[in-house]
Amino acid sequence: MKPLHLFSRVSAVVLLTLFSKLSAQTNLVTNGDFETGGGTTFDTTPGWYNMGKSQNQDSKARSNTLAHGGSYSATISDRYDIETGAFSWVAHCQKTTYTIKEGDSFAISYFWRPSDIGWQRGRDNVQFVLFATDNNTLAGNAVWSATLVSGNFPGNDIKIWKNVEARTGVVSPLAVGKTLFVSFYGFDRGGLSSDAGYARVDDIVVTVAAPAAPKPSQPTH
Ligand SMILES: [Ca+2]
Ligand SMILES: [Ca+2]
Repeated sequence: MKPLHLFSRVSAVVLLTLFSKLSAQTNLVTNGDFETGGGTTFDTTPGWYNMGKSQNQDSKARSNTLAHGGSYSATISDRYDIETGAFSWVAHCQKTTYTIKEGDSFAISYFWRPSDIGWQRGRDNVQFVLFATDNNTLAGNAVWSATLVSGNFPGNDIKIWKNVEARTGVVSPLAVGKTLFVSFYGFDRGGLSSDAGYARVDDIVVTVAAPAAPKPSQPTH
């Protein structure tokens, strides 16, 4: 009996280790590749809601003219109102099913590229905002948020999809037990200009980041 007992304990440890590795890599975003949907509006694109100023769910959420993977990608413009700090007229938002735990930080990876020359490569960026609210609805007050900026589009060829990888800091204790929201939109660092530009975002992956490795203790002198 004893060897069998030992074996099952070892297996349990191995399985647990495998499980926690898999869990850490689970994509918390659904339809982050924008391939699921019956149309191109927010209403017909599962998982995504327009939390932009217009709140218009008939606005375009995705398009099949460009894609990093598959046939569709999200379409965004640079319509961020820097004066009011409000989200732009269209801002993709997803209420995930993930409940934030103490000590969580999140890793994000996505691909993007401008889709026309109106996207000013010196000032138009993609911003992702991960957040939580006090009552787990968009109408609630934000208790934690992290803004992750793409930076300017690098290089001269807007046809080349670029990968952005970033991670948030550790969540505020106020966010523990709350639902994770993920949103993104175009952001013109020069303000709300008349020169509307467009870009595409595809293959969004948001995961719970592995805890940072503890810093080696400093030798004392
Ligand atoms: Ca896609
Ligand atoms: Ca612009």
